[in-house]
Amino acid sequence: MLNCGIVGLTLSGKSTVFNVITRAGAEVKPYAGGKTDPNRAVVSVPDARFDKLVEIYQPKKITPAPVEFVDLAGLSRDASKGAGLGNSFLSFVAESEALIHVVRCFDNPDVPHPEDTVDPLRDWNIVETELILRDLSVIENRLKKLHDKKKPSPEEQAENTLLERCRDHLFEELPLREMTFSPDETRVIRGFTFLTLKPELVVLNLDETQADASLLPWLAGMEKLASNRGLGLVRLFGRMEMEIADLAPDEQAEFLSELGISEPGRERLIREAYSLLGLIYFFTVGKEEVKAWTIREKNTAVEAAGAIHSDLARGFIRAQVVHYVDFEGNGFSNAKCREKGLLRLEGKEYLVKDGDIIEIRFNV
Ligand SMILES: Nc1nc2c(ncn2[C@@H]2O[C@H](COP(=O)(O)OP(=O)(O)OP(=O)(O)O)[C@@H](O)[C@H]2O)c(=O)[nH]1
Ligand SMILES: [Mg+2]
Repeated sequence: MLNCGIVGLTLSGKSTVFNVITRAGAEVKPYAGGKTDPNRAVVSVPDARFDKLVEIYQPKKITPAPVEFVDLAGLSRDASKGAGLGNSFLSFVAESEALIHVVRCFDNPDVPHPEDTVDPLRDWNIVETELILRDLSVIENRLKKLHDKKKPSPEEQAENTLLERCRDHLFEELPLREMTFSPDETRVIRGFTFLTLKPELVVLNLDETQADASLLPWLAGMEKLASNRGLGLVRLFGRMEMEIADLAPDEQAEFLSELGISEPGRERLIREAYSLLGLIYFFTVGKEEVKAWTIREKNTAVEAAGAIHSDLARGFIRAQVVHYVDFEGNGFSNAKCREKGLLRLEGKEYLVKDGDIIEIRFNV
């Protein structure tokens, strides 16, 4: 299952954001500490196309794409040196495939700030530095082992060169995700679960009094950082959206618009997290089940078949494919799509597109 870890400094609103996303009702409190095992919850990725297909087919079973969110304990300065929850926290981060980095923007005298003042850019940097230092220590441990080898194999020599390159990059205080790797190097790198290699979405956790962007002097700096670094950036009114989560969607929207907030952040956040992971989905449809299947960008038809069942990949003959947009544009009629050549048979190497509706023809 896909997994997004929610990271950030202590008392930045991580559990609040987790509750907004998952509606799981995790404990939110104005003091830090205590719990180390994370809160977890699985949510469905919202998708209007999927909802429409369900409406058309009225299936017995509905299976949207799932993604798991994990609310981690707060990070503090020097965590990589063992401060706060330190390394046990960082090992939980290693499990996640993507990071949602919550940055505190709200000012609240009842909730102590671990760094005393509100300064989103500084806070983002503290967490980033801890992630970099943790990756560095993993690399240095491995390099030490490699250096101790009397007769390193050619693979080990290549690994050594690669890790030294990574180390030098981290020394510049830059995350590993900004490096480029050959396919061979990628295979080696994958074995390490580096934290700064994970895609990251920054969530600016705002107070309801901060709806007017012109009153946020640090916002331009955060936006520049996100675009320079290729990070996602979402503004979220964490506490407010958590409090209204039980209202109907239109009531929520009305409530927020009265505060000058144009769009609830929840759905956008889930979608952004999903696309951040480089994931797409295809649909299978029918009276029995309508299902969204998660695969990676540039996966082929036979890989898509394998996501459904290994038998389908093994006995793959052809994939019958129509894209959702064409299906919708032709009144959800397979016959019409076939007539126009939009419903067609594709071979093993066909690159599946986000929103393809697929039926695998196979023989085992
Ligand atoms: N005013 C205001 N308070 C907020 C906002 N978001 C969170 N808080 C408050 O900040 C406190 C901490 O929120 P949590 O969501 O528990 O923070 P956390 O990052 O999970 O905290 P730890 O897990 O202890 O690190 C709670 O008292 C929240 O009500 C916000 O947008 N505005
Ligand atoms: Mg928390």
